[in-house]
Amino acid sequence: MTNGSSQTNKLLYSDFKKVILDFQLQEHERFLIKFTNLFKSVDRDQDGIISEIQFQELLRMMNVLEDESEIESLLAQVDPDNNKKMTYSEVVDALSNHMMPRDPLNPSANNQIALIEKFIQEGGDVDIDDGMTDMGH
Ligand SMILES: [Ca+2]
Repeated sequence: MTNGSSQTNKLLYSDFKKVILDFQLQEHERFLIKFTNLFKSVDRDQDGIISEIQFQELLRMMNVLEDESEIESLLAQVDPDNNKKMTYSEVVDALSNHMMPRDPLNPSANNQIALIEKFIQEGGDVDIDDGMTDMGH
């Protein structure tokens, strides 16, 4: 009966870790899918790189920033070299690091949310897939 039991435990543990990692990756992708689809819609040649104009378009479509000066400041942040090109991961990074008030009518330092998260939770109605509307119910 003892034959091979320790090996089984090891396998289970590594499987478990793999399941957790896969799950986290899937959750991350699921979290980002709304944003990813929007990015794809402005990245018309689908090479994962957008121009300054397309970035501004992306931010306007996200519909979470209150004024144009915030778009300008984000642009400077994402494209510090001013080479007018930004990759998908640069954009995700910048929008994940840009904190903003969760509620614009009640801004307070301890009630901040990342721009990208705000968009995913409540931003502009991007018509993608109806299958994901069950969050928060
Ligand atoms: Ca492109």
